[in-house]
Amino acid sequence: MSLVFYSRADDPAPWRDAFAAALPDLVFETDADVRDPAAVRYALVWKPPHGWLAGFPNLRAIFSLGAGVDALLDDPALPAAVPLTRMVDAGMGRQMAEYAAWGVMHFHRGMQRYANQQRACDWRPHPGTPARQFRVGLLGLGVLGEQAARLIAATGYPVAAWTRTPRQVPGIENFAGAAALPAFLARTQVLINFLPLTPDTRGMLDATLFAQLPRGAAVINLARGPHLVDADLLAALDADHLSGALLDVFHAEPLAPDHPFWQHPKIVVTPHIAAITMADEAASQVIDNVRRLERGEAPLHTVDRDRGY
Ligand code: NDP
Ligand code: OXD
Repeated sequence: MSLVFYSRADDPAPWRDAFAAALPDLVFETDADVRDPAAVRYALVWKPPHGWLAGFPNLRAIFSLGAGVDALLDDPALPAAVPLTRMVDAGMGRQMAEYAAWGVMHFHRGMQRYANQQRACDWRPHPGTPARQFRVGLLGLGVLGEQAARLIAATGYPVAAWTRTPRQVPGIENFAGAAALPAFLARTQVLINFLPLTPDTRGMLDATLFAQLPRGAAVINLARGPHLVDADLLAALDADHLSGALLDVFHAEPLAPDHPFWQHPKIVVTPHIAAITMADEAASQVIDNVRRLERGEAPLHTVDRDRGY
């Protein structure tokens, strides 16, 4: 039996080593060296080309290298009867929480303005507000959002989260469902997007949503680029309705060199690094699932394809 690995963003070497140590009978192949597609039982993948997975007729499971599976679900030829699993935390929760907390403090303390002032040798302090008066709102409170919400709340910020179904997390105010979205947005000074990309959430960071945030609010998007309508963000920033944006994900990655986000004085761009799947933290989830499947058990962390996450 073999496992095929496909990613243009991850080095296969640490994964190969982890599988060799835990499952010595499993042949580990990358997309470049698959010998017999019919012998491939498992696929461990990040953004394979559409139709590629359909070329393995005996797959027993598709394991996503990421937490988000939107790129896989977009494949019209994704084998329908094969279980699809995703990474659940796998070391990413801590990284996402660090990134989100840094973003909150960046906006709360006006650091973008000081970065711009530095370039102009402009020594000018500005008044501030205490953390307890700077209201943070998360879209999504799943595996990753919850860890960020807890860390940010622990540093003294009032934190609320908007979810599809009601969620109880101590210290985090919850707003659930479409009807609760306006009240959630009206109280939010920095909005952090932790949603999966689904037909319901695509494009929801748009002019209508921004208009419901208080003047001067900031936006952090570390979920997926297509959640955001780029032109609407630029318009809200240029009209001074929004004060800043921290963006880790984009419609097209890498972000094109001529994209206006790169040079915008109110935008910070990072290259999809809010969290990185690291083999030493994540391989055990896949190894465990291979063992389960070989024993005839259902894998853990399967994606609900109808729900889209
Ligand atoms: P989960 O599936 O655990 O959580 C998703 C959350 O979003 C849940 O709280 C869910 O609500 C909520 N949600 C989904 N759809 C809706 C909706 N229509 N309306 C309101 N709430 C909704 O996901 P994770 O926390 O594991 O991951 C979140 C995303 O983070 C991933 O999908 C991925 O896109 C992104 N990501 C980005 C990374 C980066 O480096 N930039 C790294 C890793 C992930 P409910 O609780 O009711 O189900
Ligand atoms: C993920 C990501 O979904 O890195 O894991 O974006």
